[in-house]
Amino acid sequence: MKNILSGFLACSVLVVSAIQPAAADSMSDMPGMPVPRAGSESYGVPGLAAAVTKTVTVTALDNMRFAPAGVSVKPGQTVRFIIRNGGKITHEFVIGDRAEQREHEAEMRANPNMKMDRDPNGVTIEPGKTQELIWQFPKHAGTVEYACHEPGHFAAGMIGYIHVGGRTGRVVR
Ligand SMILES: [Cu+2]
Repeated sequence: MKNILSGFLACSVLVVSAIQPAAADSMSDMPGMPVPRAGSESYGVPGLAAAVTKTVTVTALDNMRFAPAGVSVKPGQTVRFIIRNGGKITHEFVIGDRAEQREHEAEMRANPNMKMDRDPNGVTIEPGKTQELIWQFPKHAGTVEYACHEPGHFAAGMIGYIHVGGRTGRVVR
Protein backbone atom coordinates (compact mmCIF):
# COMPACT_ATOMS: atom_id res chain seq x y z
CA MET A 1 0.00 0.00 0.00
CA LYS A 2 2.81 2.33 0.94
CA ASN A 3 4.57 1.64 -2.38
CA ILE A 4 1.45 2.25 -4.42
CA LEU A 5 0.85 5.54 -2.65
CA SER A 6 4.38 6.84 -3.17
CA GLY A 7 4.22 5.77 -6.81
CA PHE A 8 1.03 7.72 -7.21
CA LEU A 9 2.56 10.80 -5.59
CA ALA A 10 5.65 10.66 -7.85
CA CYS A 11 3.32 10.40 -10.81
CA SER A 12 1.33 13.46 -9.75
CA VAL A 13 4.51 15.52 -9.44
CA LEU A 14 5.52 14.51 -12.96
CA VAL A 15 2.19 15.54 -14.43
CA VAL A 16 2.29 18.91 -12.70
CA SER A 17 5.81 19.68 -13.90
CA ALA A 18 4.91 18.63 -17.44
CA ILE A 19 2.05 21.12 -17.56
CA GLN A 20 3.91 23.96 -15.87
CA PRO A 21 6.18 25.34 -18.69
CA ALA A 22 3.36 25.76 -21.19
CA ALA A 23 1.16 27.41 -18.60
CA ALA A 24 3.74 30.05 -17.77
CA ASP A 25 2.86 32.54 -20.49
CA SER A 26 -0.79 31.71 -20.96
CA MET A 27 -3.54 31.41 -18.39
CA SER A 28 -5.71 29.59 -20.89
CA ASP A 29 -4.11 26.17 -20.51
CA MET A 30 -4.06 26.03 -16.72
CA PRO A 31 -6.48 23.43 -15.37
CA GLY A 32 -9.49 24.99 -13.73
CA MET A 33 -8.60 28.45 -14.98
CA PRO A 34 -10.85 30.88 -16.90
CA VAL A 35 -14.21 29.38 -17.60
CA PRO A 36 -15.21 30.13 -21.17
CA ARG A 37 -18.22 32.34 -21.70
CA ALA A 38 -21.65 30.81 -22.02
CA GLY A 39 -22.30 29.32 -25.42
CA SER A 40 -18.65 28.71 -26.24
CA GLU A 41 -19.26 24.94 -26.14
CA SER A 42 -20.20 25.34 -29.79
CA TYR A 43 -16.61 26.14 -30.70
CA GLY A 44 -14.65 24.44 -27.94
CA VAL A 45 -12.90 25.18 -24.67
CA PRO A 46 -9.35 26.01 -23.52
CA GLY A 47 -7.23 22.87 -23.83
CA LEU A 48 -4.61 21.25 -21.64
CA ALA A 49 -0.99 21.01 -22.81
CA ALA A 50 -0.93 17.32 -21.85
CA ALA A 51 -3.81 16.61 -24.25
CA VAL A 52 -2.28 18.23 -27.37
CA THR A 53 -2.21 15.91 -30.39
CA LYS A 54 -1.63 18.46 -33.14
CA THR A 55 0.40 21.66 -33.50
CA VAL A 56 -0.52 24.32 -36.04
CA THR A 57 1.63 27.34 -36.84
CA VAL A 58 -0.23 30.41 -38.08
CA THR A 59 1.34 33.67 -39.23
CA ALA A 60 -0.55 36.96 -38.94
CA LEU A 61 0.31 39.35 -41.76
CA ASP A 62 -0.09 43.08 -42.34
CA ASN A 63 -2.04 42.44 -45.57
CA MET A 64 -4.92 41.42 -43.23
CA ARG A 65 -4.51 37.72 -43.87
CA PHE A 66 -3.53 34.69 -41.85
CA ALA A 67 -1.24 32.10 -43.38
CA PRO A 68 -2.64 29.51 -43.65
CA ALA A 69 -6.21 30.77 -44.09
CA GLY A 70 -7.66 27.41 -43.13
CA VAL A 71 -6.80 24.33 -41.10
CA SER A 72 -8.47 20.99 -40.42
CA VAL A 73 -8.78 19.34 -37.02
CA LYS A 74 -10.55 16.25 -35.72
CA PRO A 75 -13.68 16.49 -33.58
CA GLY A 76 -12.67 16.75 -29.92
CA GLN A 77 -9.00 17.29 -30.81
CA THR A 78 -6.76 19.46 -28.63
CA VAL A 79 -4.55 21.68 -30.78
CA ARG A 80 -1.59 23.87 -29.90
CA PHE A 81 -1.63 26.99 -32.06
CA ILE A 82 1.66 28.81 -32.41
CA ILE A 83 0.81 32.25 -33.76
CA ARG A 84 3.56 34.42 -35.16
CA ASN A 85 3.13 38.08 -36.00
CA GLY A 86 5.04 38.43 -39.25
CA GLY A 87 4.10 42.09 -39.64
CA LYS A 88 4.89 45.51 -38.23
CA ILE A 89 1.52 46.15 -36.56
CA THR A 90 -0.32 44.44 -33.69
CA HIS A 91 -2.62 41.54 -34.55
CA GLU A 92 -4.95 39.21 -32.70
CA PHE A 93 -5.79 35.54 -32.98
CA VAL A 94 -9.27 34.94 -31.57
CA ILE A 95 -11.00 31.56 -31.78
CA GLY A 96 -14.78 31.50 -31.90
CA ASP A 97 -17.90 30.80 -33.86
CA ARG A 98 -19.39 33.61 -35.96
CA ALA A 99 -21.47 34.90 -33.01
CA GLU A 100 -18.37 35.14 -30.79
CA GLN A 101 -16.42 36.93 -33.55
CA ARG A 102 -19.23 39.49 -33.93
CA GLU A 103 -19.39 39.98 -30.17
CA HIS A 104 -15.64 40.53 -29.87
CA GLU A 105 -15.65 42.84 -32.89
CA ALA A 106 -18.23 44.99 -31.09
CA GLU A 107 -16.14 44.97 -27.89
CA MET A 108 -13.05 46.08 -29.79
CA ARG A 109 -14.97 48.91 -31.45
CA ALA A 110 -16.06 50.12 -28.02
CA ASN A 111 -12.56 49.73 -26.60
CA PRO A 112 -9.91 49.52 -29.36
CA ASN A 113 -7.03 49.19 -26.89
CA MET A 114 -8.49 46.07 -25.29
CA LYS A 115 -6.04 43.16 -25.20
CA MET A 116 -7.07 39.53 -25.44
CA ASP A 117 -4.96 38.52 -22.44
CA ARG A 118 -7.91 38.10 -20.09
CA ASP A 119 -10.03 36.07 -22.52
CA PRO A 120 -9.25 32.36 -22.76
CA ASN A 121 -10.05 32.13 -26.48
CA GLY A 122 -7.56 34.58 -27.93
CA VAL A 123 -4.18 36.26 -27.82
CA THR A 124 -2.82 39.64 -28.88
CA ILE A 125 0.47 39.36 -30.75
CA GLU A 126 2.82 42.31 -30.98
CA PRO A 127 4.98 42.72 -34.13
CA GLY A 128 7.72 40.12 -34.41
CA LYS A 129 6.39 38.18 -31.43
CA THR A 130 4.95 34.67 -31.12
CA GLN A 131 2.09 33.56 -28.87
CA GLU A 132 0.63 30.21 -28.06
CA LEU A 133 -2.96 29.06 -27.58
CA ILE A 134 -4.13 25.56 -26.74
CA TRP A 135 -7.70 24.81 -27.73
CA GLN A 136 -9.93 21.77 -27.46
CA PHE A 137 -12.44 21.60 -30.30
CA PRO A 138 -16.03 20.40 -29.92
CA LYS A 139 -16.90 16.76 -30.49
CA HIS A 140 -19.25 17.60 -33.35
CA ALA A 141 -18.22 18.54 -36.90
CA GLY A 142 -18.48 22.15 -37.96
CA THR A 143 -16.54 25.29 -38.75
CA VAL A 144 -14.79 27.45 -36.15
CA GLU A 145 -13.14 30.73 -37.05
CA TYR A 146 -9.94 32.50 -36.05
CA ALA A 147 -9.93 36.23 -36.55
CA CYS A 148 -8.16 39.48 -35.78
CA HIS A 149 -10.19 42.35 -34.33
CA GLU A 150 -7.61 45.11 -34.31
CA PRO A 151 -9.51 48.11 -35.74
CA GLY A 152 -10.48 47.46 -39.36
CA HIS A 153 -8.77 44.08 -39.66
CA PHE A 154 -11.86 41.84 -39.39
CA ALA A 155 -13.74 44.01 -41.88
CA ALA A 156 -10.75 43.71 -44.24
CA GLY A 157 -11.08 39.93 -44.10
CA MET A 158 -8.54 38.94 -41.45
CA ILE A 159 -10.21 35.64 -40.76
CA GLY A 160 -9.36 31.97 -41.04
CA TYR A 161 -11.43 28.79 -40.87
CA ILE A 162 -10.92 25.70 -38.77
CA HIS A 163 -12.72 22.70 -40.20
CA VAL A 164 -13.67 20.32 -37.41
CA GLY A 165 -14.17 16.93 -39.04
CA GLY A 166 -15.52 16.89 -42.56
CA ARG A 167 -13.30 17.13 -45.62
CA THR A 168 -9.58 17.65 -44.98
CA GLY A 169 -8.09 20.89 -46.19
CA ARG A 170 -11.33 22.44 -47.40
CA VAL A 171 -11.17 26.22 -47.17
CA VAL A 172 -14.33 28.29 -47.26
CA ARG A 173 -13.86 31.96 -48.01
CU1 LIG B 1 -4.79 42.00 -37.56
